[in-house]
Amino acid sequence: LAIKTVPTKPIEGQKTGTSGLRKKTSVFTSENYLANWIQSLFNSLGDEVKGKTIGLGGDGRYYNKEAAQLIVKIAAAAGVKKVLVGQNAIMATPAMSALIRRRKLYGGLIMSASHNPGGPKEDWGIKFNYSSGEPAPERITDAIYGYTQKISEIRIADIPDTDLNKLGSSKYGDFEVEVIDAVSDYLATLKEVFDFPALKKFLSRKDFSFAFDAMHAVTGAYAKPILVDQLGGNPDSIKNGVPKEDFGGGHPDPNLTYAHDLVELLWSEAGPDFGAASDGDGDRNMILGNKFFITPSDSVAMIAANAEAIPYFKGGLKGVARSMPTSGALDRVADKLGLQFFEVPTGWKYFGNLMDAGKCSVCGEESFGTGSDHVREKDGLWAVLAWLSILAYKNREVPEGGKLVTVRDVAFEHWKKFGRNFFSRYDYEGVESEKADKMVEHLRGVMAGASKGTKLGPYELATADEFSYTDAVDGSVASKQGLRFIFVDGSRIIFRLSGTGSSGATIRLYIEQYSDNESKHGLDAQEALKPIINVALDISKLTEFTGRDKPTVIT
Ligand code: VG1
Ligand code: CO
Repeated sequence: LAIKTVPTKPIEGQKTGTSGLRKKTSVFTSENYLANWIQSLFNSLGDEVKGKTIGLGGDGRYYNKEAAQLIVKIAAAAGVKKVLVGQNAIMATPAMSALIRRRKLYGGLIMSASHNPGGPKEDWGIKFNYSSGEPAPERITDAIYGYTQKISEIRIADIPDTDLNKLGSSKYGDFEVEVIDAVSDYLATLKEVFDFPALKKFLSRKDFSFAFDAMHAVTGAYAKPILVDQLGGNPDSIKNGVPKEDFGGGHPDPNLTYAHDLVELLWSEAGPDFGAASDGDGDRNMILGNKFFITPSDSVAMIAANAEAIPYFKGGLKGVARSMPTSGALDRVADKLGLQFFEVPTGWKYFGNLMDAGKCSVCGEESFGTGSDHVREKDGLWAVLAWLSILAYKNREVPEGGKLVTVRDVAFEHWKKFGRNFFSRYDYEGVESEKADKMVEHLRGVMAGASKGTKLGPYELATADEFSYTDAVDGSVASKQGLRFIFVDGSRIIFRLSGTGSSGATIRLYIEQYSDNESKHGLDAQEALKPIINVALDISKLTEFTGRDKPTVIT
């Protein structure tokens, strides 16, 4: 292979956040920006990646196709033997994780800024997943960052662009690039997890209807092949099912704010019985029933509690895990069912080690992320099929036209048994970093001055600390993972700064309150949480520090 060497200089700020490197698209398209990071990735992988096969794909956003061409050429120059690229440079995040695992790849690159909008004026992003399909461990992302600070040249193989539209392989010397179907490996994995015939039978019921909103993002490429072609769902059930480079101008984030059309449909007269949506790269999910919202913290708890509905969990769950800010609903399930339980920092990478060690089957985050150890990423369509499996299972003996067990029934039945953890998250986006940092400093002060028994509003403090996690498998420590105030009644107030934004700071405030009083289980979460939200705003002086009197998004 002929290799072209391009001189370059370090570019500041190429540090990986919670989930890869995310910046404005115009930053990535500026001279050598992407090439510097990709070269630094291969520098940090060194000899290990030589002669290996890697995967490449993304969420379909603007600039992915050009980026893919460049990545293939730098990979070839770095001694990679083969690159498997998803057709049209498409590959959902969980599908990449499945691909790496099924084909025993060395790793894979995902071009995505997830739920952030796409287009020339919006965001772009890239992440690397390692050999068990998990987001790159810190050891690798730290090394990449190190190389970005001292890089001096980029090595690019002199090979033609790949026709990303056409399936098949091209060889250049010892190097090969193959365009593959983006769905089949992932579908094969899902078939090992779920009872496809049972799901198909359920979806054919005339008294059950659903809607899936792909939000013009990557699951558009998966929804029809899986939900319609395989499971016999009605093609009209798929909304916004064609991936677009700008996600139709929307914000591909499956929550009550951004998936508004789906919400309206589910709340309409004679709306469907079940609704779901997924994000830009297909790892997030939102689950809705008719006029009913399942909060993600509840979703993971309810899936765990109903694991018998999913054949993959036949032998029982090995354990369960949640991220720190996620509500304690899962804790209660683990406690009642006698399951191993883990609390990890925000971001999926911490679940991987637990799964590799056989300690965790089901896990989730409050940020619309739910998944299991079938892959090493959160998985939007998996969550959808998990909920459909629960409904299929609970209704297996209900004759057509009989009274169907609904999403709402599943929730109330769960709360009756385990109690309800009311939960909400307030996001304050685009805050000046300096102001956000000052508020965090202030909160550290509040913590230092508080102790067990301190009254904050009507709430009595049990502990207040800055979350730090020691990996249960390799002993590595992640510190400063969020400030938390835990009260004696189990209520919690948590503050964190986002690690996925492309500019400025996003303050996340997580609030939780538990109730085992069945008569209160039907309350609206915002109503139930009002008193504790006021305490949170009070102790943080959020408005004073940031000038914001209301959040950008409430989930
Ligand atoms: C956010 C969420 C976190 C999630 C991460 C990646 O991170 O809070 O739970 O794992 O996004 O999700 P942060 O640091 O902004 O709070 V995705 O769908 O963007 O891969
Ligand atoms: Co995502």
